[in-house]
Amino acid sequence: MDNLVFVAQKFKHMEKVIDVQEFGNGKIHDTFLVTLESKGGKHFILQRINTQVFRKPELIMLNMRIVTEYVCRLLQHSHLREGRYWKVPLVLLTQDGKDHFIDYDGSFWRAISFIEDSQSFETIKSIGQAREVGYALGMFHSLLRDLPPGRLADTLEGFHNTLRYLKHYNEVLAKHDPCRSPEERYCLGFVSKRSAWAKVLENARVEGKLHLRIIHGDPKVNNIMMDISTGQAVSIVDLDTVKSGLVHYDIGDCLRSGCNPLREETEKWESVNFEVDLCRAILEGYLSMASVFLTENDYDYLYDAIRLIAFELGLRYLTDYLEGNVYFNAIDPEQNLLRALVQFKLTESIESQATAIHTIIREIR
Ligand code: GN1
Ligand code: MG
Repeated sequence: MDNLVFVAQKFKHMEKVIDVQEFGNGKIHDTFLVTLESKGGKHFILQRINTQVFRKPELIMLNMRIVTEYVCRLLQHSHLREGRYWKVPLVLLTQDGKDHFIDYDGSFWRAISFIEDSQSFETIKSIGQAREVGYALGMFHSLLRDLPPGRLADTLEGFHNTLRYLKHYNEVLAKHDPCRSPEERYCLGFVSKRSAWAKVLENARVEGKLHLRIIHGDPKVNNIMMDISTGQAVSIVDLDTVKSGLVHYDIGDCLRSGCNPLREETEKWESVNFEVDLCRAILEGYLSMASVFLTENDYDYLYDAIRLIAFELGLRYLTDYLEGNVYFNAIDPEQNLLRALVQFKLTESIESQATAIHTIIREIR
């Protein structure tokens, strides 16, 4: 705690730090909520960046600054908000004007403003909330649609490139002890049946059917902030993976997290279900902002995106489990296997409701 207060105090602010608490459920960085001594109890987010995952943390700071400064300028001059407000999490500087602080043991720390008077949820509670989740992602894409993707650095090479995850999985599998539990066998069979299809989005990109844009990279439900009093979406946080990519990665990620009421950490993996009513509402909310810039091809690949990102996350968890949990934080050695099972069940549920999902996409496009 003393070290946390010490680090928190390195960042520029007028008030004294009175409390630092662990915050959120991130699986990569260590995240803390800092409370300042002020009447309103102002806060900011303090994070120790996982530099095993993000090898060049200066680049994530650079990307964040480019994106947040661009959006702030845009929000001052545009009418995009249409009577609603939208907030951007800002990079807070250290006392000596830097966007990060390196402590005595080499840890990389950064501070981000907290979106006050808002909250995030682990699961969607209503159809109205699902629309807000979709709206938030649409707002994000729409704010960044004219910023050239080439302006941002690639902070995590191969992120959401399912083919690269498959290649790595096969390398890990080749080294793994062949003795398998029934759950492992189910997962391995699951992946092998889908590996030919897994290149669907990358192929479409290479063929020029889908184009790179600026994406969030991790727009899961608990990264979307809702105003405490109105319930309206007001921000998307966690901008580490903002970079060039396909909007399909984001749409798939938002839906795989938003349409699974049991949550990705459930132990009841066999009961996991993809809720199509929530899917419809999220997509409607998304399109209320995004329909102006989506192409016919974009719509054609929506179903694949929904199926693929759930599958891909399962594959990433499974690989990490086989590799000894080197990427995602895990409290026990089987946790990443369980997380993989949840995503694979979700993928199966998406597949078994393919007709209903295609109908939704046809009706809302
Ligand atoms: C990781 O750390 P967190 O929870 O924000 C991961 C995402 C996954 C997510 C699953 C950089 O995000 O891709 O979808 O876990 N982030 C990275 O909860 O790999
Ligand atoms: Mg994240």
